[in-house]
Amino acid sequence: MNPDDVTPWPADLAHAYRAAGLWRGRPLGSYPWEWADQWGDRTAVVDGERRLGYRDLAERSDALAEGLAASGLGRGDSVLVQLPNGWEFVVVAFACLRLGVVPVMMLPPHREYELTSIGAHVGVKGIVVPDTWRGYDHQALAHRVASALPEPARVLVVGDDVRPGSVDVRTLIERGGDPSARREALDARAPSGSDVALMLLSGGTTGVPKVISRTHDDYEYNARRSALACGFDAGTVYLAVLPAGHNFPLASPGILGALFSGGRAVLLPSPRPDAVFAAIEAEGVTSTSAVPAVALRWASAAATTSADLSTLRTIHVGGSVLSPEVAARIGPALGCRLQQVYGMAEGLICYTPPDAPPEIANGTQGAPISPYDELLVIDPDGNPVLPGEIGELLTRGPYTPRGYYGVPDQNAVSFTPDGWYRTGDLVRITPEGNVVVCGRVKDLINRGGEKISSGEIETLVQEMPQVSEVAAVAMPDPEVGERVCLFASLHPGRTLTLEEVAESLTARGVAAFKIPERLELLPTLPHTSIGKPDKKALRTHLLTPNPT
Ligand code: OOB
Repeated sequence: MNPDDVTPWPADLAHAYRAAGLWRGRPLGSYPWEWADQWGDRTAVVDGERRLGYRDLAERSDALAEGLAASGLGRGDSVLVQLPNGWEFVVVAFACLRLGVVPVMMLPPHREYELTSIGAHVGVKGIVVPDTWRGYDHQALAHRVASALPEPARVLVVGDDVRPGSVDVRTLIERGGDPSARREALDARAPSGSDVALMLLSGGTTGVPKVISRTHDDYEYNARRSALACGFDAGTVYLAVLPAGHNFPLASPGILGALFSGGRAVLLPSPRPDAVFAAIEAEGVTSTSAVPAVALRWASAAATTSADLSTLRTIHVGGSVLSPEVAARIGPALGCRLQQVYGMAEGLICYTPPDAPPEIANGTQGAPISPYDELLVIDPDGNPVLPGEIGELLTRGPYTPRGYYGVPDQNAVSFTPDGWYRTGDLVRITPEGNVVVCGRVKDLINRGGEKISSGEIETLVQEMPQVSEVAAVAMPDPEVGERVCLFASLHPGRTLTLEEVAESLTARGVAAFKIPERLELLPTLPHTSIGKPDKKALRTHLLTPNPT
């Protein structure tokens, strides 16, 4: 990793954030010992039968940090981390944070293309993978990637089958030694709060994801303010089901939010309703998070489960469009409150309050976590819209970095000269200051000059009782440029025709030009790694000639 490829916050703002106590100037890796001193052997992390107390977490993270240092990794180096949700993910993350080694958070479905291009872009010195996962040999993948990278990279493996040439992570975690001597030695070489702590991937669905570097200061603030906005406390038992390397389950408030509150993080590698419900019952889970499609699956499955879900107080739902009608079903079906989350790996996070009235909880995506977050809604000419009108959201703030890592040309497009991040999201802001996501700028379908927001059509079609999941994409057309093509998956036993879609939308008073002109039914929609409809794949599907 090259620090010159990181765009810093302006010095005067950094100073102001520090002076106001937003940035604490402490590395994230120093917290496990603070928690251990406060909470001792209280359970911090649960993964099936495996439980780690706070002291365990601190000692094992230190042991691994020492092992990583012995293998030649140090402050400012970076490693790709591709691990399924499990206790080792948390220890690996904290070991890196302790040493100042930057984990680049990959997702389990990534393969050679993503690992090699991102590994080369960042200049990683290691790749942390499971031996195999869901029948796929990640260890072999990591060795192929390592040999394709321009710089030598170690392969570090979590699992039973560690082959020659790989480093055994579990052996490093379990190694003996004097915890206090190690603690002192690692304290002495700790990174600073303003160093890059970790790297996240952007949620964009086009091309290779862009890399976002987050500092110890900014990410700690992200987790702390998120925990506050969601009322996390020492009684919180948070279930991480989405891939842990994504900002939502990691720090919004997620695993870090639970640990910062003295609570407990339960890691589960599958969103299957039976596994999720069993974990909720077994661990007394109080809070979890999901993208809308997953939350809806749980809501349907909850009707017939015999599992006791009564401990569940809150579900956080975010990541893609959720219509008010669908939102209203989720809480009652699961017997808990819904908090909507509008967030991004690039920074800004908004939540509806835990005690919001239904019109806010179901009808908005909430308000930013920090009074220092700046939101600006602009029209296509770049001028601010009138209050309450729809436009593209730009944002700046203490946990929204000023550029992607190492892509100055892209940064000139994605950030304004005065540091605003262009979210590409179409929003309006209610008089109370809540954000309502109305679609995406880049997700507009241009039908002969008429602009149609995919998000808007999706929200409307999602409300049809037949529909399980839906995505609207532009279908190239020689006559009008683009027409709306709708991809949908249906609930079991249901049918849907293009005419029924048109009737339903017309009945809702939707303008004729927005009515989809093609419907493709699929058993399930393809998804991006985090579970959003993969529009890139759907567009490709559209362009592939029909074999019939
Ligand atoms: C989360 O992060 P990313 O980086 O995967 O994706 C960010 C994008 C946003 O720009 C927006 O287009 C979309 O995902 N999005 C939503 C949304 N939340 C995110 N669109 C509509 N409604 C929402 N509630 O997706 C993410 C990160 C942290 C917390 C939650 C989600």
